[in-house]
Amino acid sequence: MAETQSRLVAVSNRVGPLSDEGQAGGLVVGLSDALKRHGGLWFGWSGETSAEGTQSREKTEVQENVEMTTIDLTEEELKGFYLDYANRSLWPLLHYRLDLAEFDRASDRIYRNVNHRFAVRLMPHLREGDLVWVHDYHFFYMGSELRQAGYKGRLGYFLHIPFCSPEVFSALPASHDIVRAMLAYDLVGFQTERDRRNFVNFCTGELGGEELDEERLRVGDRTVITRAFPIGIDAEAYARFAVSPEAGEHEEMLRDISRRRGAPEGEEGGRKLIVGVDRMDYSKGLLERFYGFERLLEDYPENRGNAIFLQVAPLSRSEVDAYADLRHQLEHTAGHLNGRFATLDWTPLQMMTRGFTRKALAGIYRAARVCLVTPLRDGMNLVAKEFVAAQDPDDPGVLVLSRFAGALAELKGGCITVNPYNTDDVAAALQKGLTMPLEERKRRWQVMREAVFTGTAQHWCQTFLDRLEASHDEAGGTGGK
Ligand code: GDG
Repeated sequence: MAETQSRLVAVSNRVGPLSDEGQAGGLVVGLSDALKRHGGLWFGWSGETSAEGTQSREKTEVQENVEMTTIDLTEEELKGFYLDYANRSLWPLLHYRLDLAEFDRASDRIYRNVNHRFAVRLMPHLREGDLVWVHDYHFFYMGSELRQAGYKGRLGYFLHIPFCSPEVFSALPASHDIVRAMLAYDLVGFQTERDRRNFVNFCTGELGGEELDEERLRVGDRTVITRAFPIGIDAEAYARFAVSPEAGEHEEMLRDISRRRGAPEGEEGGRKLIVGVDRMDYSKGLLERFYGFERLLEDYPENRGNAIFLQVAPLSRSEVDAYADLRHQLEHTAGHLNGRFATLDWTPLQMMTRGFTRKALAGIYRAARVCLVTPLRDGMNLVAKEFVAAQDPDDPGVLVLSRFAGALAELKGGCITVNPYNTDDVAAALQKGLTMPLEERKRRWQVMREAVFTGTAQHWCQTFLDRLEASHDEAGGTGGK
């Protein structure tokens, strides 16, 4: 792979920490790695509010050859930009939840203004030859704002969440403005080909654009490159976590709780463990998953007393009503299910809203016979990849994966694919996973392992940056003029 020399400037809502043996997710791992290699600047929100907000003094932290610079938001900016526009309008819309999406012009205005302010604040830091890489749905307008402020260098964008179909996207009052603004980037990256296709279809159908070839798209006088770059994990590091002492303790603890009273150690004495790990978010299909597990106990009664479902669901965005409502529904459903099926020595479903360290999580994955990943929509889903990386090659678990997760494109050769809306399908997949013979488990896992260890976070980052490096002249249009 070509080693690029340009300095990298990354922009994302949250900045850092630079990963140290991977306490962090895919974005942070991939970016940290690339930032350290290129040297660079990581720019974004401090996570704090102040009276000055986006006019506040910069906070800068330098580690090795990477500078992390952040600015604050005011309370009003936090609400309009982050809570309302990003999380109440864009997130549900792009995850096909028009029923939950709320649109209002006040938050639209604040969102645009925050993008403008971030661009203005970033401008003095930019140097000739930089590669600027903007991340995610918080900063759709950042590229066009940078261009308006006079930036002429290479400019890339990556969307971590799905790009929904044009029929759904066009419900957003600002849909045309947002997509036109995205055309200011030289390279626009998506998680999957499906997302890329939706974007291209919006451009051709709504904006009169034209596909020039399989990557280049022209709309008016702008030519932009679009491509799928599926994000991955630091697979080697993850596999190491899974055999760390901390992981081992957690794995052992789970084997203990799943041992039947008085039963000997080993497979015969154990109950089988199903695991789910997700931020508590309506896009993750948690409620549907609980119904699927309930159906398993109804239709395959041999699992009563013999299967335990552990759902790790750290709370997320609790200030947004839809998230508080979801928590309520999940607690209600879990309570109902346990009340219906539990016995004196068996609680079928355990949901936890606390978080774990990444090493502990790796141990939990390793103890599981089945990992249930059933989002109703997901850009990629890194949990699926982490589960695969954490498995014991001699006794790997089974991945049950939603057809609506971006990760399916890479893992479909080894997982059991389900439609998360179909309760019977989820129950049948669970039953298949719980009873799958060792040889088949190994065979399927090998296929997935190959994909996870090839499409790593590092690979994602490098392929994006290589393409961005080469893109500017081909893209043409605003850049350079
Ligand atoms: C967005 C997109 C895309 C979860 N619980 C704990 C914990 N986690 C970690 C997981 C995983 C990460 O959080 C979740 O990543 P996902 O990819 O599954 O989902 P989102 O948060 O929705 O991420 C998604 C991603 O961006 C990257 O582009 O894949 O589609 O929605 O790493 O392990 N980590 C720790 N304790 C927990 O309890 N330490």
